[in-house]
Amino acid sequence: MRLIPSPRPPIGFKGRLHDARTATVIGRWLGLAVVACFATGVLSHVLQHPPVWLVDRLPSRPHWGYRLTQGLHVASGIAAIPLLLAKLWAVYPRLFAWPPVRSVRHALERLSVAVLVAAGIFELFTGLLNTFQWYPWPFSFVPVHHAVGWLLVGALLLHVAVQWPVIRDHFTRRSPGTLTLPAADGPDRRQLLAAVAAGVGAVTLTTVGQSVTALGPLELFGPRSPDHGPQGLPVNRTAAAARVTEASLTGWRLSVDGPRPYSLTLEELHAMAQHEVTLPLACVEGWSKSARWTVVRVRDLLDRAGGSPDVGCRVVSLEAAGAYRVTDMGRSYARDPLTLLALGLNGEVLSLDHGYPARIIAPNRPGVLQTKWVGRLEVR
Ligand code: HEM
Ligand SMILES: Nc1nc2c(c(=O)[nH]1)N[C@H]1C(S)=C(S)[C@@H](COP(=O)(O)O)O[C@H]1N2
Ligand SMILES: [Mo]
Repeated sequence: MRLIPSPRPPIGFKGRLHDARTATVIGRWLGLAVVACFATGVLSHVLQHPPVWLVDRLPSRPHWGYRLTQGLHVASGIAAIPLLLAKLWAVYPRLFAWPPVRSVRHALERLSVAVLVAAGIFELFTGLLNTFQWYPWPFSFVPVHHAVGWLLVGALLLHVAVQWPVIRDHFTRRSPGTLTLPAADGPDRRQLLAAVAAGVGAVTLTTVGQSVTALGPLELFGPRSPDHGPQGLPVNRTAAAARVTEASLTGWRLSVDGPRPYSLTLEELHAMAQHEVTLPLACVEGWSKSARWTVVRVRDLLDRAGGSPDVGCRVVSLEAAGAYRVTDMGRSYARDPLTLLALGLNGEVLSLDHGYPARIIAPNRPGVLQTKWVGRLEVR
């Protein structure tokens, strides 16, 4: 059996672990995490800003879909942090390779790696800080995080293509066909990989409880611990922050616009058929929690205003300003029997912070679109 020599670390770095095998083994996990982040991130974007042809066809099921995908987005992003650190540690001696540039091709390759590293650090850093709603930068998070996500994935594809021969030789312990072993895995490499795995496990276990309720007790760093908050549910934007007051709600009526517009008082709404439904609230920032909602169906409200079975609706909040004051839902959401106007939460009347007198709860839908303090529904 022949050993494929790993490219040797440059002079001055004796550690055998700064080699192609370590870079590949950690790289494939990091790559997987980045691809998971990218796919779930793009999905989150599409659910919030669907192209016109998709508006009425967005899947409203499974009802836990967004909880899973956005939970995965933030969990794989957090897991990528120790992976990226380990990967950078494995390859950093190459920063000191001499001569720094051997050819135009080599220069371009190094440039693409610089983009890859910068974009990777940027995505993980902005994403993580966003989950704490901390924005210490002068640009708006969502579009920039989104654009750099494409840049990162492009640079990653290029990187994998350029490194393919090395990746192929080191991807498995045994290169198929040639029956050669890449640089053997000794106890030192196993220890390093075990330490990286422990790091990933630790950051995952102490944060994933924000979305996986069963792991809630282990949750240390999640910004919105699922068991904090009134009525057993966290609050992202309080009524005070949205300037919705008890006083501004006196004389509240729900108006429903359509071919046969009407409005209802809270008593009249309570007199309608009430259902008890358990559905999760899944915030874009990665926390989610299931709750028991007392509801009337949005579909029934729209039908009564003369809405036909193939229309969507617009939801308008009483909130005076704010990015989530108005939301639109396409046909698939408007017709889903689990798209609800909730009046109660976990057996109590909805509290002001959770959207009293009425809020939207719909299946497979980002938290930002679960409009609170609803004042009007419009058949579209
Ligand atoms: C590793 C690479 C990552 C990529 C490629 C990526 C990509 C994306 C994309 C494409 C979006 C959709 C933005 C839009 O709606 O237009 C997104 C959203 C988001 N990402 Fe990431 N992301 C990454 C890492 C992270 C990390 C590490 C975190 C947090 C720990 C994170 C947190 C978020 C959050 C909270 C949103 C939702 C923003 C909102 O809609 O308000 N991301 N991401
Ligand atoms: N009108 C209005 N509705 C809103 C928001 C808002 O800012 N304004 N925030 C949304 C966000 S980001 C989330 S995660 C959920 C939080 O609901 P909760 O406070 O009941 O947990 O409400 C959503 N509904
Ligand atoms: Mo949210």
